[in-house]
Amino acid sequence: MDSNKKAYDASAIEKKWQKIWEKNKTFQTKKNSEKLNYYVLEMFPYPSGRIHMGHVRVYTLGDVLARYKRATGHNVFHPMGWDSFGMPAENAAFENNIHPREWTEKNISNMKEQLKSMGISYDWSKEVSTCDNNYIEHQQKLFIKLFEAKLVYKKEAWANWDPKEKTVLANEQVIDGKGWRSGVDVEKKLLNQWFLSITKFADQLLNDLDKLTDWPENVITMQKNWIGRSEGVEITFNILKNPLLQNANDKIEIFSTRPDTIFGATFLAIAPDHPLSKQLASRSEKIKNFISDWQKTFTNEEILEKQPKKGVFTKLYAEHPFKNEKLPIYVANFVLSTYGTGAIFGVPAHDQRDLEFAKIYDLKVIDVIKSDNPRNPEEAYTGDGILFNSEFLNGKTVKLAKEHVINYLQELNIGRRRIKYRLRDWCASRQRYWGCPIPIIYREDGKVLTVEKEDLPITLPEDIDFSLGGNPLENHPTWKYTTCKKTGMKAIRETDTLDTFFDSSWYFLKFIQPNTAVLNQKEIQGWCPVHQYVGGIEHAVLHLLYSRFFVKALRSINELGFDEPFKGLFCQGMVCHKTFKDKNNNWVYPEDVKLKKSTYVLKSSGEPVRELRSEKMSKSKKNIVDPVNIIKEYGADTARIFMLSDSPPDRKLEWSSSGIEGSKKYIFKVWSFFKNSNLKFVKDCNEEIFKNQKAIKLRNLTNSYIDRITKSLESFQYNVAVALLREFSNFFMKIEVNTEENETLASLKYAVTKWTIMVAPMMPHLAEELWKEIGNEKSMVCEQKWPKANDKYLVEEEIKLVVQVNGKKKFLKSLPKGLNKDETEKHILEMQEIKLFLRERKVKKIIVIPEKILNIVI
Ligand code: ANZ
Repeated sequence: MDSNKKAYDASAIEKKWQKIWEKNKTFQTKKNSEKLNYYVLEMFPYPSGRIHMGHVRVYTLGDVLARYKRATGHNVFHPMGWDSFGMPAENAAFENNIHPREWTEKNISNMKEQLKSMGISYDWSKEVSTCDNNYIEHQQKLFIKLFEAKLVYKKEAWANWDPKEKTVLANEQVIDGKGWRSGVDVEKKLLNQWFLSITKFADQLLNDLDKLTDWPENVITMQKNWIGRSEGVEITFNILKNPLLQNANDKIEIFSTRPDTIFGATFLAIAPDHPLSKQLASRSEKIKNFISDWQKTFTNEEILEKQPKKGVFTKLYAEHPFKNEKLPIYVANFVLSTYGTGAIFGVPAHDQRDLEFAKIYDLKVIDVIKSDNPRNPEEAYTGDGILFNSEFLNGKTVKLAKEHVINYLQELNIGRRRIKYRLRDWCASRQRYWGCPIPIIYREDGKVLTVEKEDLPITLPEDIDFSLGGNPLENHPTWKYTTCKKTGMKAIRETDTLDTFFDSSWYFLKFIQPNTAVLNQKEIQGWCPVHQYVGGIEHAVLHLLYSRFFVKALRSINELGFDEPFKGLFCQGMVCHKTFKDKNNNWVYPEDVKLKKSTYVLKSSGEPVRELRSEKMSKSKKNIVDPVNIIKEYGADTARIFMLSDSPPDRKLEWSSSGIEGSKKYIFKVWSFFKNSNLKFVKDCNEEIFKNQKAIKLRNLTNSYIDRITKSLESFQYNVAVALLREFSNFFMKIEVNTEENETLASLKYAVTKWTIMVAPMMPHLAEELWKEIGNEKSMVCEQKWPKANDKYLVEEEIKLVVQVNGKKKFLKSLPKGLNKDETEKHILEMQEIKLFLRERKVKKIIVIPEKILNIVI
């Protein structure tokens, strides 16, 4: 046969099929009442302008699922859109003098082209973009609904303030306490901002995690920790009389989760912005200065943990509730006003922060819990043990002592059991231009009103000046001035815009009605909750928690009929690559490096470069490979199959040029097999009637592969599915048939047909082309049903072979029955997992006992 027929021209073939799918509206959502609905969603991207390998991985995973579900007879909804508000657009406007909208739209159109070139089966007729007016209108309506339900409110909150740029900064824009652009020290500033009442749902958000049985365990744990439920007690301490306390409250409420340690308390501490601190500041210069210094330094909770503990003595003392002792009260930087009551009792022996503080201010340390070994004086003991030094609690365990003391405090009426959450209400205000305007006006008589429905959407002004600094909406000459329609009174618009997390908290609902600004429960029903959501672990907390909150909030006001947004969640692993540095210690792009006699050198100068360890692809380390170039050079199918085959989808994936080359070779091999097979001239026939042993064996094996490939796809083991598909094809590509053997030919066609259908979710373009090659007219995507393994044929045509490495069992592999020594070795060495294992190892010898053991000596 002629094996020199033209090689597979990926680019031409992929473009051809993408055009056909688009023309035939192949992936538009259809609702067929006889089929089950299935909503596959991948996290939508920020339109930075170029897709990266992380996108390629997550969108390929989602696409395999969407195509598989279509083939198994589901109505599939698979939309895509753009998280298009946010800071980079505003930065581009500032730096390149281009309007954020123009920048964003250009990026969207580039990225859409790139996504299309990957052959992902999106229903582009449902595309949404969060900066579009219809999205804004819909979102403003939702904001008003939440406002009316008292689930959004305004309050004062600290913000990071850049005094030079006169603007608020996000935490990530503060670098070592300085503004990222200005380089000046960032201050704290109290601003009146909009909050969402997520804490009202804290218990539901926590308890309903139990329902999310198709979520990864680590995400559930992260959500639990973020919500942070603590059972404890609020205790009232009396403050001893002091002239400083004129008019001030003489009691102080603290929150503790360790009331068992109360006999070890040696001081009280309050937050710098506790009301008592503020009162005392008006009479004490020292406290005033402490608070103003605290205000000047930027902190978040992470920094706070590591920062040196600092405080100032208030000259006040509190009475210990159970013993005759007075406890000094401090204002301290490590006490947060936003947690518990903003005040604590300090137990240096059993809390590390308290111990560090006590050392600096020379406070007593009283041990009250016995540990097995004497306590290291530098370390607080936080474990379990038996109480001592604690009067009526002596001899009790921590647990019993807690119960006992809480009951006693309640009896005395100075303590109350409390459950506190670490979760805070969500501040959704941003003092920025490129975001969704908040539909609120402030009337001149002081009333705060929502914008009338017929005036929505409130859109952003286009003529905007970024050179002035500060909030562009605030600075705009006319935009914020308006009048109240009902009364004719003057009013001012809210100039804060919404955090982009607000936009992404409900976009999965918007896809269902991309062009109408209402949530129609009937339309949403049947699609939601999203059956399978796929995205990055970096969103394990905020985005996923906010979306869960949104659904619960909308349900509480009867806008939705379900209580969790995403039934299944899958988090893909990182895409990694080796890193390289030149002789000056600068990072070097992989594409500028080549291998010369087993060392890496610069392509340009031939100078050697150092090969360093593999890390997550990132611009800063230059270890990125541009998917656009890869698709151009190798084709989308090659990129897709490599992405899927290298490692389990939830693990990290090692990008390598040899890996992608390997996938390309495989595709060429399959292509030339199909081209040379002439299977288009073989008639399909009923597999029931096979009589010839060869045909029966191939039929049975085909059914075994159908069974195993289906199971791997159902359990998200896409790498296993790819490995099986390769194994299956390697098997049938080796079969030698005589053109006279009609039945064997028919069984080969049978196997090849099933294989082609099953490979389609992974390599859709190639599969279409091969489908034609074996004599079919129409596009297979919409026509072909997923094959079902026939139990009858799942007879043992296989054996399990133990693969040893240096005599130790390492793998267990299925092989067809009846292979001799050479065949066994050949099959095993062609297996993906084995290849990967042997990639960097040297094989000395291979010993085979057919159908039993293969031992690789390395
Ligand atoms: C006394 C004590 C003794 C505490 C001890 C701990 C260990 P979790 O479990 O994370 O909820 N705390 C209370 N409010 C605080 C605030 N606003 N800022 C900083 N710390 C605060 O933490 C609860 C514990 O953190 C509480 O229990 C309190 O210190 C401290 F051996 O009370 B504990």
